[in-house]
Amino acid sequence: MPVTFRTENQLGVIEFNHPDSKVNLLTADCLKKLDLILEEVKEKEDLKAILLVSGKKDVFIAGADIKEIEKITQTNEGEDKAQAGQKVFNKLEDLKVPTIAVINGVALGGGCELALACRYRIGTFNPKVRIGLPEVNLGILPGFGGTYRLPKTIGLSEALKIILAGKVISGMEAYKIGLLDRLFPQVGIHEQLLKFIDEILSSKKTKRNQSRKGFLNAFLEKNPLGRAILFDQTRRMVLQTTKGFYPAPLKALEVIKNNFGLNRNQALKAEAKGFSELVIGSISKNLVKVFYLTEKFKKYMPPGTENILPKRIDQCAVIGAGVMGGGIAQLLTQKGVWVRMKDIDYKLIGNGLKTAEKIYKEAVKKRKLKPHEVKRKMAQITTSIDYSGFKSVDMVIEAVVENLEIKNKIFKEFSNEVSDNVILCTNTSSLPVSAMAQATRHPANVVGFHFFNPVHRMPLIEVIKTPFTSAETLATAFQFARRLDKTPILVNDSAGFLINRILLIYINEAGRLLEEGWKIQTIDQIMTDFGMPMGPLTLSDEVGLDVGIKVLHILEQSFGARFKAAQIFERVYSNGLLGKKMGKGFYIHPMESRRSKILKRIANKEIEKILGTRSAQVLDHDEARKRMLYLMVNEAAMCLEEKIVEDVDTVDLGMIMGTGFPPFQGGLIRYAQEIGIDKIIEDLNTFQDKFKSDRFKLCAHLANLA
Ligand code: T1G
Repeated sequence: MPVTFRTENQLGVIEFNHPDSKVNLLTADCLKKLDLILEEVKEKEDLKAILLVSGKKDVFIAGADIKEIEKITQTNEGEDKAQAGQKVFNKLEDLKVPTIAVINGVALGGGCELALACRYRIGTFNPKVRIGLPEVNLGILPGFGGTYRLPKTIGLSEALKIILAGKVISGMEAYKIGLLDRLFPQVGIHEQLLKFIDEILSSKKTKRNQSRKGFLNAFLEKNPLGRAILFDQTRRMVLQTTKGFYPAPLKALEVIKNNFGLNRNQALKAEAKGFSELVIGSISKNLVKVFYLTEKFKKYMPPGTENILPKRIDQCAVIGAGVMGGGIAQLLTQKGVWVRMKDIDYKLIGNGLKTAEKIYKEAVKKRKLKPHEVKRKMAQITTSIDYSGFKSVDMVIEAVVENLEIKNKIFKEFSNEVSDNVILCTNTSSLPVSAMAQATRHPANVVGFHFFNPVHRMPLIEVIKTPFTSAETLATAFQFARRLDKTPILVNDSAGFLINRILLIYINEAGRLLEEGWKIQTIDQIMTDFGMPMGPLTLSDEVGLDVGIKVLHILEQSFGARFKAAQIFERVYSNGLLGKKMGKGFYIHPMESRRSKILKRIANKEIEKILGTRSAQVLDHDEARKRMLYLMVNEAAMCLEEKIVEDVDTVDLGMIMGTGFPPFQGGLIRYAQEIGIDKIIEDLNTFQDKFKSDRFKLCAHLANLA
């Protein structure tokens, strides 16, 4: 039974314990059973209080069942679903006897809403206590009364922050804003609860924990003008962060705004309507798909490694103190790993340390860390210009320049300096890891560990397997990536691996569009309008054209002419306009705009000069977007055909996490399937004829993705 009722010395206990699931869910069946229990409880006049508890460790309730939500295709089904939950929660709220939710783990979505319908909410000091309304991350809004009860409980502005951002907070944070009434230690909680109930009943402390709202918040919320300002500001902020691509936060805001001052029935009706409109949309369906993808890759282990015990990594050597090396050292120390940073001279090492420190300083500014913590973390990096200290490390991460000769030499050198069971990683973004493996004494210990820039922000790591990589090395790489809070995907060794290969075919096409007469900003805007976080030419400036050209040459060597760098790239590169790091690339990056993202970037006029006169063509936005996107789809199909990655899910998650491919599109392949693979094939054929270029040549495997 997902939910049961029992009495213990005049105390009612409603316990959630879903039999076949790791988490408790408010399935339709569970809600029906809860409804019956509440009917029964209503009649019991001798109960002192009712506790709502979970029988699961670390989980209170993870919300409504997403599998049921994704099946909803009609608005009336959506309204019914929300109203079914609302009706039960109203019944809970209307009980005369005090109700207390005891939250000793995650209470998300409907789980949080159930707690909000109780008279009191008690949390424990278990660090697994996480409370929030993450619905907008699934493209929907809280449908079991959250938009109505949360503002009433913690105030409008705090509630908006949680609901519109899909925020999940710790027990302590929840207590501070008044979402929890008490926080108790896990040990001895029963006695604490009995004492609390006595206090309630003796009406000594019936008052709920009030959030410590500031004067400004109170002012804004209490008067109509203040509220109008709050709603207006919030709407602007939502539009700024979602760029208008995600309808759920805006709809939630609209529902909360319109419901202000309405009675419960009216407010819940409007909430159910808002929920139903969102839940049937393709954006919600795509975001649910992304939820499943993320869940899958949280636990995925490469075949053959499932039963392998990964090695423990406490000390790591980082070779190369450039932007990547510095970023990697920062991430490692942040996660408690000691770092030995090596480069060829102390000036370079100084730069690496500065890179790490700069990231830490940002964290201090955002109050995520205290200055003394940063000092301690930075002290976990020791430095060297030789291989001294390498004997005691558990892992080496090489992050020197993208040059195979240099990398091979370094791998050969340090493999003689470390003990036999050390994991040897390269952070190359495109070079053959197998070659580096063969340069060492222990090819089985070598694996690619491809971080994305900026290391501290990008959530993905491509783990590159060579024919020599042992299962233990792979298992360790996967577990270590997770310890760094990154999502690892398995990629077989091949030029550019998965992400850069797909990304470069796209950026290169942007170069060709530029040659054909398109403006820099227009090309970028076509892709930001599609939902990419930045356009391809801005991305090229961010990465650096020197890096881009180098990778294109490597890809051309492996895969032929379709990766031949657009002429304009070669020319811009030879003019030294490398991008952000030089202050100039396709755009001008003055010092100010490097610091502040608010200043608008301007296109670099020198590019026009380099381009010379271009033939005036009729420019078709739709066609330009399709060319850039469909080439990515075709390349992804080739990666699947060549078994560079195992499946479509790896492509979709990799593209979202590695390139910021818009999650609301569901991933590259899911997007292609939604457009229709047949249509994409037709368009690629048309482009091949029109541009007389084999770069549009179809991958035979593409048709299989339909
Ligand atoms: N529905 C269905 N399955 C769920 C689920 C859910 N809400 N939550 C978790 N699971 C599955 C998950 O897929 C995985 O399955 C297993 O449970 C968890 O194991 C009306 C609209 C709770 C923090 O968005 O964030 O309420 O892979 O080992 O890492 O307003 O799962 O094992 O087959 O991954 O500790 C809102 C989503 C719903 C919460 C646990 N709720 N879940 O993570 O465990 S909408 C959410 C999570 C809603 C109302 C509405 C996490 C977790 P499998 P795990 P974990």
